[in-house]
Amino acid sequence: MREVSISRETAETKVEVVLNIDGVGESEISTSLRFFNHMLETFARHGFFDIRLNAEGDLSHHIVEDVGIALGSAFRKALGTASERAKLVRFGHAIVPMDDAIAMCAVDIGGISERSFTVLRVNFSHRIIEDTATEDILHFLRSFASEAKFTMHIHAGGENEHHIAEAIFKALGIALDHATKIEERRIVRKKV
Ligand SMILES: [Mn+2]
Repeated sequence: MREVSISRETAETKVEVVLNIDGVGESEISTSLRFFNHMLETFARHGFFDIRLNAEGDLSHHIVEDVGIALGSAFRKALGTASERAKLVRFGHAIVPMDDAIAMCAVDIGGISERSFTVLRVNFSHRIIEDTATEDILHFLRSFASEAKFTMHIHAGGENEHHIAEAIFKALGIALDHATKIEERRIVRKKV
């Protein structure tokens, strides 16, 4: 089982994460932001990742950003070394509708040369969803992919902001569930 614990403390926040990539989608999430908790639970459920996460801090922006860094770091650690990453399916994608909204997510998690790249084409027209700022959600996605060394493209739009965000987190979970599987047929050759 690929399970890791991460504890990250700065002057602004304290984040603790336990991640099992080979889980069943169970989560216990506490970030002080109810909508953000809902999104992370959705991500865990559809990615079949078990996630226990506790985050506290001074400002919402810092908490959301540092949860992105800690969760990205947990994925990076759980996926292991470059040669372990070479055994993964590596690519994953999903297109998820939620009523009026649709989200498309494609990932490459090969971590080749420790690079990462994030493209977000997401049309939010309001500043806030419940208690969570839409710009902070986008910031979370960038911090997460950057720290995990993922290439991640997300395109999403719709009428209802809650639906747009929820479709994004479902699509990300499904895409990463696929990409993190181990491809048994691949022959990994050592570089000479
Ligand atoms: Mn919902």
